[in-house]
Amino acid sequence: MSSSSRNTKLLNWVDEMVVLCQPDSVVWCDGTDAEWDAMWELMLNSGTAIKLNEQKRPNSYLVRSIPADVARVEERTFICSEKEQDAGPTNNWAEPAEMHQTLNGLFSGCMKGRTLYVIPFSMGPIGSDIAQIGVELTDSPYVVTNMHIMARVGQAVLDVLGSEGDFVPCLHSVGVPLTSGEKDAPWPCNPDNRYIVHYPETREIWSFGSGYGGNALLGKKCFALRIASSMARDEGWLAEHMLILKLTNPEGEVQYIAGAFPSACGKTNLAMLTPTIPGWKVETIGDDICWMKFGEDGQLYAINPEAGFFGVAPGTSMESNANAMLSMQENTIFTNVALTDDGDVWWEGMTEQPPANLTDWKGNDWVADTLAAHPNSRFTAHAAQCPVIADEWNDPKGVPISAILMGGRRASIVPLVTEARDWNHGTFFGTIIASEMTAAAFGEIGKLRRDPMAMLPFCGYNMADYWGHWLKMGEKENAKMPKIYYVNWFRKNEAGKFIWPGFGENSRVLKWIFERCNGTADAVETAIGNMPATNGIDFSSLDLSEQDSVNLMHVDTDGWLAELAGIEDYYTTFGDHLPAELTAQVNELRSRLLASKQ
Ligand code: SAT
Ligand code: MN
Repeated sequence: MSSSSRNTKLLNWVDEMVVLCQPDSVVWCDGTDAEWDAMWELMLNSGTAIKLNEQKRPNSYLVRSIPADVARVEERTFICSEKEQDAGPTNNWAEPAEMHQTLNGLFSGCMKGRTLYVIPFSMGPIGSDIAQIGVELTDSPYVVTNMHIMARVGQAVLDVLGSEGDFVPCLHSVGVPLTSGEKDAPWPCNPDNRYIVHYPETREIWSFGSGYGGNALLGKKCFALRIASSMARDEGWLAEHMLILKLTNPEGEVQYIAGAFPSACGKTNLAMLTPTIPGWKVETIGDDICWMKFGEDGQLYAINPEAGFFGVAPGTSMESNANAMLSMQENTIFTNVALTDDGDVWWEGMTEQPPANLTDWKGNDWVADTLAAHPNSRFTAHAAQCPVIADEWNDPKGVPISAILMGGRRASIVPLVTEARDWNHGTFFGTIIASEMTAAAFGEIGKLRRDPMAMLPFCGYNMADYWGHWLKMGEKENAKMPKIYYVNWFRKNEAGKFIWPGFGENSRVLKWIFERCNGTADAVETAIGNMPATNGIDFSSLDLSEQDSVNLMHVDTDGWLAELAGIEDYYTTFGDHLPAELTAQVNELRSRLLASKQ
């Protein structure tokens, strides 16, 4: 299909990239079912995809990557700002001019023998004031089909873009040209030459060599977090790595809550939670990314910029997250999961007992006691297929946020829930989010990985400047900032067992937060923040020991005092970019802790 866009910037850019990449042909994507089918036809023929059993998983496919291309590659991810200090100590930086040269070399002729797909996409409801438009050029049909689910794609986007509208250019290639007659690999990629590159000042994304989701679906982490965070700073809004949920109490009153959690903390599960407390309802707006802008009333209004879930499969079951399971019943892409003999999918944790026979994620006969699915195997499913998707998930106005959760994975010190005293204190909570490492991939097991606002791999500029931006948001005249809560579902007892049951029981904590927001629940002031009064959260039916209940809410004064030293060391790494307010927060917390010991 040829272009029906008259946007000069877009047409010129596509022309320029075609000259650079030299594809055999160019296809403008329209996001239709016919296009979806055509892409799968190509991927079935190239051996990239397997069609799943039409009765069991209608219109769904399994794709296997190669073992070297199964996850984001943080060490190959770059923020190329003009000045190194604007990328800050938590990002890889490279000089933009030099990186342009490197990438021009790599992209030159990289699409020979392939088709270049032009994917116009909207992050957020098309035409929403909070949404943004991007255009991805890619030589991967797998990316085209995933983008159909994860973003709004096609002509409607070009219509909104018009002839003058602006967009974020996103260039992607798997990085292996095909000489004529050569048979393509099922999963073409170039793992030795991967570059995931962001130019925050000119708002461009160039990604080379990987076909995996986070590296190749450029609307997601690359645009909606790294580039958008930088836009948000310039324009006075927030682009955050947060779920958004709608909470309704038995009286039918509603509050919207956002939450930042590092990976492996159950973000998707929380976004789709089934409450255990009677009469309460959770509905999903988003499970990964949240863009918030001030409304005229001074509240922050949030949209989910995505249109689908790119969720981790292992551990997902009808017990742990029925709503996720039901979201992926049809029209779903599965990547690196196991295949059953009857053409369906399986992964560790889906059922207690694995089926007798499986083909593992590498395409081999599965051998018991080896992994059938890759730990980072994924499902790509339409948000609209989620049984508890909220009606307003598609509302261009967004939803007003009452509370923001900040969560980490901590065995000790951090209580189940603590309410920030005010916005600045809550920002401080966000900066100190940390998780004990659970997977060796991230470093030494048991050590703390600091992941401020869960944005460590996703902040497109200097992390300390980003904290400054958060503080500045709270200074806006008439701003009605959300309340902020530090939550920790992962506290352990003396026996090393998790105290809190989590999952649906998290609704008990959400209830307290809801009632704090509507002014009906009490709190007790402590040195670390406001906490539920005794019996403020109902533990009665949970079968917790007396000691465990106390531990969950315990203010560990000495633990926190020791923690402060680590926070100060961490802050030091940001030099004079660190906002003075955060140093003040540490000092005030220390004073309160010391005073509470007297
Ligand atoms: O691959 S993604 O970056 O989209 C998901 C993740 O790794 O967090
Ligand atoms: Mn994420």
